[in-house]
Amino acid sequence: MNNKGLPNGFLWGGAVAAHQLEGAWQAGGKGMSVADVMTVGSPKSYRKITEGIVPGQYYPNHEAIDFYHHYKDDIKLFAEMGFKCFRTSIAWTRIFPKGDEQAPNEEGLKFYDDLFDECLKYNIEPVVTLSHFELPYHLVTEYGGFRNRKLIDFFVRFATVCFDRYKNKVKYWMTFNEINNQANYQEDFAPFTNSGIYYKENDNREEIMYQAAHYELVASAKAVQIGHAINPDFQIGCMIALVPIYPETCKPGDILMAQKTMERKYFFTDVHVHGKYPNHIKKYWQRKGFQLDITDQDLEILTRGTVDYIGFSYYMSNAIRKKAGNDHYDYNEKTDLIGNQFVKVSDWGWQIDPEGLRYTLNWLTDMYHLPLFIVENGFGAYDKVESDGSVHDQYRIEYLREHIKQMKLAVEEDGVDLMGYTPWGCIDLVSAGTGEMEKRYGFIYVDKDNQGNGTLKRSRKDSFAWYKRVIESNGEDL
Ligand code: P53
Repeated sequence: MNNKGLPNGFLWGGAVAAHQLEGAWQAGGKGMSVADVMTVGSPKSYRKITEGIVPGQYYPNHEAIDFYHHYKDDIKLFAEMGFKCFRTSIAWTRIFPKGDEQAPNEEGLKFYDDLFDECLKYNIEPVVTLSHFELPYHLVTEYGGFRNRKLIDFFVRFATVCFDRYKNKVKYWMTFNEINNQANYQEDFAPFTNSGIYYKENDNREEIMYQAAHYELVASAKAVQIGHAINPDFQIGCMIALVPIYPETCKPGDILMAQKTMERKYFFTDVHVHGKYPNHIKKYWQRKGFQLDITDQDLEILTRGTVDYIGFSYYMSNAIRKKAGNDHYDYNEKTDLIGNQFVKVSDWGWQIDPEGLRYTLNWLTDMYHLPLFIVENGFGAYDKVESDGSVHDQYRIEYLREHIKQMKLAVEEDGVDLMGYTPWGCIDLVSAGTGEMEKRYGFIYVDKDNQGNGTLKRSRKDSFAWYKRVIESNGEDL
């Protein structure tokens, strides 16, 4: 084991998701997805979900940054930075426009053939998420999204078609993006984007969320098994939003509260990795009286479709305290998280915590002992374009530098097995949470604002040259 430097072949790159940059929402036979019915929010509020397309509303994902028509030039810029890999997703609705068809849409398949070929031309390895907040909207209206067991088969069909088609072009896969976001079932955003669920008035939100997550975990396990049969060299991972929850103090109640919260947010990973539900979650369901549709056959499938690695996003940490009267240490994401006075926050209220990344890498290693892949990390910020067109995004460089330092320490000092690092939104794109364009993450600036005005012109920010140097030096020149 080297004790200096990142391994050779470390996968430096950048990450995006189809719906946040492609646009062309009806091109090439594409169907409507959940992302197509979401409007713009603000730094303080999630975006609105409408029932179908409402005239007069602005839907930022419809055009996004029109990567669909600009991908050759954009990938050329990624290659200029020296990307070894590029993480994107396959828009489900380009392949199965409604989601329940028997046969895929050839024009959609062809688009990703061309896109992956373009990456491979520059020796950029595609890293592909199958489901990144892109469920066909038809599956929402006709089937109730992942409330419905039938969705397992629709997803598996989609995954199988992709594995088969791209088996010689794509080696690294992930099944469901941030599957655990829906632990925040109190808000409408995550259940809709993760699972295509609109809650109705008297729904038991929490029970429905666990049911949907179960169907997704089964769908994921089936896909992993099929993928490995199609190409034994595939590396198929899960994808978890990793926001570590710290105890507010060393009061034993706070410590236990943080632990219970971590269990509630991350049991999804246990199922992906170990192929079974941990006891704590089964006990919790019993206590709550949840009656979930989980068959013996499902449990069998889970054991046979465990993942090869853990992909995760890391942006921030959070803190929690035990409230008086919460005798079961139950967790409510909407009301229970508290600020951490020891870290700074972004303009969107995200708590910036580079050491938390090292903590997270170690925590995941201690829990799961699998290779890890940081498939998202980054700083959403307002950028200012100078009169000469330059963008001096020193704050972004600072954020990424501090996180990369901690990532290196985790590898060099702690021996964490890390496959790569793909900062989020390597080119400016539509925010998932708020729908804004002006929450920017990119090394590449895209001229477009929150109302959809702009030329879509691309330009290099200061962070572009910086990141190029980082990759060139394999993380030594920060
Ligand atoms: P935006 C919440 C918390 C952590 C990650 O997010 C999250 C979210 C959802 O908002 O999402 C991931 O765009 C997600 C990406 C998303 C990115 O983080 O809200 O995988 O699709 O764009 C950043 O700033």
